[in-house]
This record gives sequence, structure tokens and C-alpha cells, in this order.
Amino acid sequence: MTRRTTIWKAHSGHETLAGMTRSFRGKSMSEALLRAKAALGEGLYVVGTHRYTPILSFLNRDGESEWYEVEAVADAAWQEHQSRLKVEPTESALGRDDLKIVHRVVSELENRGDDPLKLWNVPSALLAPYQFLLHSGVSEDYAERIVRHAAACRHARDLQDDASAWQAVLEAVADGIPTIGPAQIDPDSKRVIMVVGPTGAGKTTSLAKLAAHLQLTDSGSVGLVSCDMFRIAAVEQLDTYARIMNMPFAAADTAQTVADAVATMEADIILIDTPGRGPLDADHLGALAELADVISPDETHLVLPLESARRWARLTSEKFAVMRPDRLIVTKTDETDRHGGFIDMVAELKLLISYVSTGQHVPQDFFAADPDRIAALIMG
Ligand SMILES: Nc1nc2c(ncn2[C@@H]2O[C@H](COP(=O)(O)OP(=O)(O)OP(=O)(O)O)[C@@H](O)[C@H]2O)c(=O)[nH]1
Ligand SMILES: [Mg+2]
Repeated sequence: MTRRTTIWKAHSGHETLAGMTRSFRGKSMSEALLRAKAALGEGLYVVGTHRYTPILSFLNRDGESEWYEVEAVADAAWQEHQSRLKVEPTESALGRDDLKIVHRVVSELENRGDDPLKLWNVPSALLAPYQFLLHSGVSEDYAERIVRHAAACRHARDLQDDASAWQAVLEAVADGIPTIGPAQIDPDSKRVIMVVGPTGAGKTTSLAKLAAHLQLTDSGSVGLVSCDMFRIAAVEQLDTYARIMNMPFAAADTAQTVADAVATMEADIILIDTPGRGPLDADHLGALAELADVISPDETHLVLPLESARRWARLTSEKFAVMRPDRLIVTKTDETDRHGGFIDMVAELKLLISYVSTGQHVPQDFFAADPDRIAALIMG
């Protein structure tokens, strides 16, 4: 899955070309442009250039690279189209000027390359948002990547004033936040969702919020399963939420009894709460691994507070990897006024953010992760 960012678009005229343009892709912009030229000839008209970023962002991708696309139309096709429309091509419509601009954008993108020494070869207006990122708790290396990404996404002349520079960094931050929307429910099968994570991270509260969220959005009937038999209070906590929301509830203490509860519970979506333990508790992690193997949940959300230190977040995710979490719920964003921790978290953990918990109130302090909203939180 990729996200498309338009780097450059012809200023006018392209609307009339619907269905006539062709797209050419490459690992770099110039490769895509070369392919376009090979197919359409030197006289092509370029309508737009785009970058496709893998859903895991530029901050945490291993090996996977982004790719580029040039949208263009052959000169002859363009002329013919114009004559059919009886419209004279004008300077203000598509023309060679556009191609020149594309060439310039391409060479600027490429000249910047990945050389960190060229970091400051970016418009000085980016300095203030860069410093703000550092102030909000983003590590230097990730702040640098964000600023370089912001510069690479815009033409330098569009980054001269403060407002454009902040907007570019805001967009770059959003580009760096990989999220995944709420689950699509299959009416023919139960969807099983599990939360895992360290002690006190906010698993049970987030599960209750998620249950309410799914109920409010009419996503299907919801049932809750607690497998924290060590602590009566933990079972009661989830049972209370189940009663308030009028949902079926079961408590189970082994992988098999959880599986039985999942099989017999009448609900479209079953949310499983797991007990919290520290990431160094090997016995507990072994039991969780067995649970994951037996249940094979459709979604496993690792729950971590925003303020988890970078090293701690990495250690926790490494240890909880036995549960194969594929999503991240970030909690306790209200406990800090600096939200840069999101960046380090997504950069360190190869997970998509699913939900964000913003306080203790159930269910309202919770939202489905959205890159723009998280970027706005980070950038104040
Ligand atoms: N400020 C704040 N507090 C939260 C948030 N989410 C959870 N809490 C609080 O954190 C405490 C622990 O929450 P739980 O949901 O019980 O955490 P847990 O991960 O289930 O804990 P264990 O089951 O003991 O591992 C409770 O007091 C919650 O109200 C949040 O987003 N913001
Ligand atoms: Mg709990």
C-alpha cells in the first residue's frame, strides 16, 4: 500500500485531457521521465509528477523505497485533442515551459540526494519548524529527515516564507505517520481484536473505548473477553464496561478457554484484553505467545503511552513481537505538552498507528488515527 503525494501539477489545461494521459513510473523521477520520453517522444507534455510512499513512512522503512510517477501526454495527441476541441494551445495551457519546470524539479530533487552534509542546503525558512520539532521531543536524526523530506517535496521558491515552510513541515510530518483506519468488518466472519502491552499502558481503557467506538459507528455487535485471571479487579474493570455498554462478556484464563469464549460468544467483533506485564517477564510473554498462536487474532494492537522513552518503546515492541502486533495504540497523549514522541515511536516500531487515546474519559478521549490530526498535535 502506498500514499500518493503530488509534487508538481500543470497549472491549467490538463482537465481537458482526461483519459488521454499515460503514467510512467520509476525509482527516481528522472527514470520515470526517461520512460515517458521513450514512449511518447521528446515533445511530450507533462501534466503532473507524483511520489508514491510506502505506507510505512520514510521514517521507518527498511529497504522499501518510494517511487515516482510522471503523467504525460504525447505532443501529437495533445495537438490533435486541441484541434478537435478547436482550442488553440496557448502559453498558459500546457506547454514546453511545463516540461522545463519538471526538469528543474527533477534535478533539484536529485541533487539534494541523501547526503546529510547537504541538509542545510534547504531554504532557511525551514529552520524554525526544524527547531520546533527538536523542542517538541523529536530526535535530531528524525527531525533532520522530516525537514529534508519537506524540502524535497516542494520547489525551493515555494518555501521562502514562514507560513509555507511550516505547512511543508506539517505535511512532511503527516507523511511520516503511518496509520491504519478502523477495521472493515466482514459480515460472514467474526473479527477478533486483541490488545497487548506493558503494565498500566491503557490497554483495558482503550479496549473499552474501542468497543464504544465500534458500537457508536454501527460497525457490528461487540463482545468483550478478559483473560486477566490473576487479578479480579482487572476482570471486574472490563465486566463493568461490558455491562454499561450492554455487551456480552467472558473471562478466561488459558489460551483454550479464550478460544472457546471466542467461538461461542455471539458478536461480530470480539475484543480480547490481556494482562499487563513488564517486557522482561519471560513467562508471561510465553503465555501471550501461546494465546496468539491459538487465537490468531485478525488485529493485534500494541498499546504504548506516548512518553515511553525511545529505548523502552523499542525493547517493549521487541519483547511483545511474540504476539505479532501489527498496530499501535498510542495512549496518554494528554500527559505531555510535547508530542514529538510520536515520531520516534513510529520510526522505531514498524507498526501502523490505529488509535490515539487522549485522556481517561471513556469513551470520548479516543480517536481513530489520522496522519493530519497527529501532525497537527505534534506541530502544536
Ligand atoms: N491520562 C491518561 N490516562 C489514561 C489514558 N489511558 C488510560 N489511562 C489511565 O491509565 C491507568 C491504567 O489504565 P488501564 O487501561 O487499566 O491500563 P492497562 O494497560 O489495562 O493496565 P494493566 O491491565 O494493569 O496492565 C488508568 O488510571 C487509566 O485511566 C490516557 O489516554 N490518558
Ligand atoms: Mg488492564
